[in-house]
Amino acid sequence: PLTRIDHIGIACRDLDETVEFYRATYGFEVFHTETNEEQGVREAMLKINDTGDGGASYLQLLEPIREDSAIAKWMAKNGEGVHHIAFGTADVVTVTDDIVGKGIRSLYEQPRRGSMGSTINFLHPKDAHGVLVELVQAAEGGDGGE
Ligand code: CMX
Ligand code: CO
Repeated sequence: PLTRIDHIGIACRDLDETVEFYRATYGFEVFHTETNEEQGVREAMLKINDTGDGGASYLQLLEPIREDSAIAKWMAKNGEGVHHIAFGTADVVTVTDDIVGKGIRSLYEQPRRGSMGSTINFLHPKDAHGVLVELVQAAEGGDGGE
């Protein structure tokens, strides 16, 4: 099952400036930063709260590092803003297979690497009422739930 909102993905032009906005405005601090070459992003995870499944909910601020990345392409059309929502699970393969079995397209055949060593897949927004949905299994021993 899906047991938490793992994160909300927010596209931004300047990660450092946006991180500072979230700190100064809301008091949210950076929990983790990394560059994901495959996804074409530099990102910061701001932890908001722990969740009842042993995981946590984050904001994921995303700055594109390549013009051909999904985030750059989306921002060219929409500007900065909320890009996707991620639901957390202890078993991303089973959850993805279940949802694909309901006739909704996933974007990847095999899960890929997400933030903090997690494994992720996505559901096509055109099959999900206009929302790009990410499915996340946290790394073993990571901050996510079992
Ligand atoms: N939310 C809702 N709808 C979206 C969307 C989004 N984030 N991105 C695209 N769409 C819609 C578009 O508006 C478009 O709709 P129309 O045909 O009605 O105009 C349609 O989907 C196709 O969009 P597109 O601009 O032609 O873009 P692509 O099909 O090339 O790519 C997608 C869309 C979802 C397949 C691509 O963005 C993707 O592969 N995303 C997954 C990877 C990703 O987002 N990585 C960054 C985050 C990494 C992380 O979270 O760790
Ligand atoms: Co994400």
